[in-house]
Amino acid sequence: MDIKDIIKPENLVYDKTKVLTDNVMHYCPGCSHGVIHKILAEVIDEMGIQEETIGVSPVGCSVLAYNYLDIDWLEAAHGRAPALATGVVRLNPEKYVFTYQGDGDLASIGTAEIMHACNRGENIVVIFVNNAIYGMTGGQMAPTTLVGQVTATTPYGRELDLHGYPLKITELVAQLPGTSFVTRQSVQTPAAVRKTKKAIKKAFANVGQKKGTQFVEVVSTCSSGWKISPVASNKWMETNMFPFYPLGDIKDSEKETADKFKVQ
Ligand SMILES: Cc1ncc(C[n+]2csc(CCOP(=O)(O)OP(=O)(O)O)c2C)c(N)n1
Repeated sequence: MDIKDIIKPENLVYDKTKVLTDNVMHYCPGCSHGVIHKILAEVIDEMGIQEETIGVSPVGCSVLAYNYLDIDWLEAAHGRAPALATGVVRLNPEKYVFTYQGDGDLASIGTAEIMHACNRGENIVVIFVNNAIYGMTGGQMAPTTLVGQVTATTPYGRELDLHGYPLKITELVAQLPGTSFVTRQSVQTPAAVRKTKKAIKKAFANVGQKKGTQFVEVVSTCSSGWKISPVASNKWMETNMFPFYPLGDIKDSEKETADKFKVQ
């Protein structure tokens, strides 16, 4: 039964987009993935591109993303989503192709793939969910883990001398000529959700205009991995992650044209 059969249209405050399936999500309480899925589904719905959108889902907690968004999906091996998306978009240049990747997936095992896809300027949207940890496998340190952050593999906190610096991969891809829109957002408040939705919509619209790689980082929480309650996780993220991963647009331009790089 449709919600509109139960509630009169004039009393309907919110109607779940049909792009989200009715499957119950497996995510932990407080996890950012579900919110980001909802935003994606709403953007796809509002842009009317459900039939034209192909997602490439990752290895990580969102490995089952295909159960929740009613669009075409492919499943990539760990970190390889940008390579798979490259093949998909080159064979289907009129489709809206996006990857959905965690920080372990994108910034660790898949570093080569994301760098080269962005450098080639593949016409795809990349949704990068940075929760500063390997969520699915039990909260191990990721390249994005902050200095001093306690994880399953850094019980005394990440140490600079031993583990190196946290990786700001979003700033790195913004340097590459193939990216046009690179932004960092979050979803911990309704206002942040609205901003992220605007950014994701812009990224999809840019792909529709063949503007090259669109990169949207969403700074996220992982209550289970961080071992803090959902509410405290939001606070922890604001206090610790936002100063190191500041929110906002990092790049908003056209991708570079060939002339600049040609030999004389
Ligand atoms: C080739 C390969 N190496 C390692 C793994 C184990 N593995 C599964 S999920 C995961 C971590 C994913 O973390 P992240 O990308 O940050 O996503 P999250 O779970 O935090 O959303 C790892 C290492 C795997 N499945 N395949």
